[in-house]
Amino acid sequence: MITVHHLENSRSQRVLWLLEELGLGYEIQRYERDETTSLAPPELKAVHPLGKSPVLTDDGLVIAETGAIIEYVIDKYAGGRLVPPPGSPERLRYTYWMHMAEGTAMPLLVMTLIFNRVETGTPWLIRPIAKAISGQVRSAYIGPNLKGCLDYMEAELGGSTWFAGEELTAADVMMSFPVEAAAVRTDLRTEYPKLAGFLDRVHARPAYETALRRGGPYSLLS
Ligand SMILES: N[C@@H](CCC(=O)N[C@@H](CS)C(=O)NCC(=O)O)C(=O)O
Repeated sequence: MITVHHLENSRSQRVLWLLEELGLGYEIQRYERDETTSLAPPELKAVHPLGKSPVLTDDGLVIAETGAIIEYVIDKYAGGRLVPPPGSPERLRYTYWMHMAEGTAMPLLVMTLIFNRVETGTPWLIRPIAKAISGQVRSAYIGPNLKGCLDYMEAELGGSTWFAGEELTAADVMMSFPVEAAAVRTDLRTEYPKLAGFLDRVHARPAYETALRRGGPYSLLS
């Protein structure tokens, strides 16, 4: 039996969505974040040494990293669904977006979150200094890079319904989280209408709704 080690309000929601799209049976082991730090509880380290979510266990295997989990599920259980045929232009796009989600988009979005915390969580006496440093990092590095990344995603979705082409693929499952994370930081509807449309299509999928219901409350940290 597949078990998804699922942290509330997190990337692991994507794995539940993928499993629902494929109609697979699975169990959810749910974990709650620390109220102060938002970190995962120590019990997750008993499942995988890094203690991050998602982790998937299946057949005696322990698999961490969303992309690795998604590839494992697609290879073992999908029977060719949600993946373009090898050698097709869509397959290359699929591979690109599959890696781009956690390799490029998420680090920038996580940095935004961390620098928000630096500003709001620093003791008031040194907060002006923290804000000055954070403002500098944001304007010199995070802001322009994140804008470039979202602009590129928006432009690419101008040419097709889903990230790899006209069909939904597992690359869209990967990309759903950065787009959701961007939506809590940016007014997608006005600034990135194609990304907003992508999220609407994702949210309208019955499998996504079932995954949400099974995964429990889901609101992303900003
Ligand atoms: N690139 C990894 C990132 C894993 C990750 O950072 N997961 C977050 C959930 S959104 C987490 O476990 N955060 C809690 C913590 O760092 O303690 C993946 O995609 O699986």
